[in-house]
Amino acid sequence: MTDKRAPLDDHFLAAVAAQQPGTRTSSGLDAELLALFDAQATSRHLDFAARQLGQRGLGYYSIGSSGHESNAAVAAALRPTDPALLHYRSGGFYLRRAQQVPGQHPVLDVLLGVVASADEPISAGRHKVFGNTALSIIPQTSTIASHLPRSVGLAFALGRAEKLGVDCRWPADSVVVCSFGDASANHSTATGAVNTALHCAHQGLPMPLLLVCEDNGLGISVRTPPGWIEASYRDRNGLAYFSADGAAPLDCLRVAQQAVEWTRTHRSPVFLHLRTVRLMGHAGSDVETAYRSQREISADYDRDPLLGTAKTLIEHGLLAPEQVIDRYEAKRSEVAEAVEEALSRRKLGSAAEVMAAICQDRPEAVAERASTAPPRRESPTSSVEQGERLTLAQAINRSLADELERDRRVLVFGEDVARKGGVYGVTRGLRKKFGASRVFDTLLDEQSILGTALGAGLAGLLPIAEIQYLAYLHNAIDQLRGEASTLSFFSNGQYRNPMVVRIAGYAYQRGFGGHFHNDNAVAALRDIPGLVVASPSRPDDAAAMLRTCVAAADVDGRVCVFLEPIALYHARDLHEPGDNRWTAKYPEPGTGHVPIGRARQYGTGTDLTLVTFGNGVPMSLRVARRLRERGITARVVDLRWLSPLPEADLVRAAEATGRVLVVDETRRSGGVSEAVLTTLVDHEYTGAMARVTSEDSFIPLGEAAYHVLVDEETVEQAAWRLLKE
Ligand SMILES: Cc1ncc(C[n+]2csc(CCOP(=O)(O)OP(=O)(O)O)c2C)c(N)n1
Ligand SMILES: [Mg+2]
Repeated sequence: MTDKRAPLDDHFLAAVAAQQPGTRTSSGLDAELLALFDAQATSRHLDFAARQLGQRGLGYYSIGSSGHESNAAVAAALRPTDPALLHYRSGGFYLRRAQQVPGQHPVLDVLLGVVASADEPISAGRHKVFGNTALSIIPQTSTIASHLPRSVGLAFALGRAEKLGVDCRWPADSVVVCSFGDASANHSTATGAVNTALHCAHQGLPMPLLLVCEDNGLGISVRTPPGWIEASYRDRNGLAYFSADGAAPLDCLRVAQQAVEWTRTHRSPVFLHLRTVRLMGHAGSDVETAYRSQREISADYDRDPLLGTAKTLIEHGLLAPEQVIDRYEAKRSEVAEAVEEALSRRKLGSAAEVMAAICQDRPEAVAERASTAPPRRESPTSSVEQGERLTLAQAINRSLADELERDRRVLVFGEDVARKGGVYGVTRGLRKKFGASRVFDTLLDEQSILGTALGAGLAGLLPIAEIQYLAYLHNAIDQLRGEASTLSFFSNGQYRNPMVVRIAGYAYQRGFGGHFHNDNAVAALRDIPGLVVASPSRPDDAAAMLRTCVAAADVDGRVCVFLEPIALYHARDLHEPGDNRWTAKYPEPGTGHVPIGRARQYGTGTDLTLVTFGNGVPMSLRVARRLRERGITARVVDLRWLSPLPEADLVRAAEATGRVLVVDETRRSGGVSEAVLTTLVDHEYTGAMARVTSEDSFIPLGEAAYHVLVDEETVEQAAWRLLKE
């Protein structure tokens, strides 16, 4: 390569050349030191190559591992089957682990990532990530610390899968390793996850988790106060603390070994404080001199872990200085050759190719799973008799019981779901029948609830998590958006985290008011690619749709949100008190299913189509009845799925009447009606259309809520306006 050498490169060569050859003494870890050096030197040359590729406009990622290559010692202490969720400076780890598994091409892997080639083995060019199924490395996003909840969830799930006799892709005595930076350690996602790990361990639950904090003292330009990581983690009850100097390879290897052994034997969390330096700035584009003196930057060169390993090899007479340089240069050539290879490989060629990995979608297989009857129940789980008409809450309860009965991989968990049986009684009786290993209360942290689902899904379980109210999803939504929904995308479908997240939501609750229990904001869910958003309104649909979601999670690894309208949980009547028309017989498993993206239509009215969902369905049915009394026939379409929308059913129902009124209880901006109307336009529907929605407001307490929520009177008036057009 003709490019100018980086100062770090020159420094290493000069410093090695200046060493005195040592006399042969065993380090006790001779072979390991050589393996370590090879991994570290290769990682270093990959960093140089990534920057050179960037300068040539051919590489797209230059955050490197230089200064952090001591994490190779962590890989050396682990087994290649220990699942790893890694910091973005994990070149050393990746290279060292790849040495443990035959047939790997780690140099090419990394470079294919840098040049965003479709041949890259984990994300197929969608991002530069460290990931590899053969190496049990699960790719991570760039959102710092967002992988900690999943890591805790996975460490928990390994033990739970074993206890339940569920097959897991990792051995039961595995250790989960999760690495992150010192600045990331301050993120609430990280502190919450560490707290959850300790909360589990405190109760005696197995938590084989190795947390590795790679402390280089900086978060881009912001300094971590000296001693902060140690002060924060050294004396945490239940957390074994180990610390190693990244520049001292023998220290690193021994300490990493002890840390791994501790967590593997005790099945309890360990914090490994790996003291590192950050060489060559935060990324290729970072002008480090803007916030650090040249002296300070150069001083870090002396703490270079690669140089540390080189010096140790020389000191112990394992290699002479020239041999170290030869070995280093051999890695440079190996990388240079692989650069040419990587550049010759193909790129992603179309939107379809990019998007193919967002999710699997095999409706026939889902239908088969969802419409197969589980083994017969001995007796219904709840107090309701077979054939009795159920409320929405009872139907969901029965459906959950059936899923738990059908498949031992199913777990139901969340705040208050177990002993109490849910705030609204939806999970009542499930813990008693299926046991505390499968139906359990979590601690009060939505990120950790979703992290548990993420880890459980990865480990082969089938999690059904509950978020108590829609408002409280929003403080943890990155776990759905950034973590759950992207895993298939960034692993080209090789890893998946099937899950169903039940969320009680929407407004219209008489007597239990205020924004937080009546939240009607769904926009943040609808725009997540691949996420299924189910919104049942009636009991029989809810039972069948839940079954579909579990099937889609199982068969296609889908991430499904199941939005339950709280105000309808215990509703019995539709038109008159005592008419019992909002109850329904439970659709027994095996009696058909509701496909994702299929609407339900009520009636075949020809004058008007009311398009709605959730609470809007009974409201619209009541309005339709009043219209009928005045000679107008309307059909009501319950969308049932807010994502993907039932486009074909919607367009058909719209064209049948030529007049569409969307009744949308969510907000005017970002609400569902925007998508419904746009869908009609996209499909060249030319009839009349209008919408009524709730206001762009938070929901106030008491009766004032009804000033901002769409109501039946508004629906009826809008219907008449449309009919007069
Ligand atoms: C949640 C989040 N906020 C901000 C960023 C932008 N960002 C990327 S790396 C970084 C600093 C991380 O520092 P540290 O955790 O110490 O890791 P280091 O880069 O030093 O290894 C920041 C702020 C991000 N990726 N994610
Ligand atoms: Mg840092």
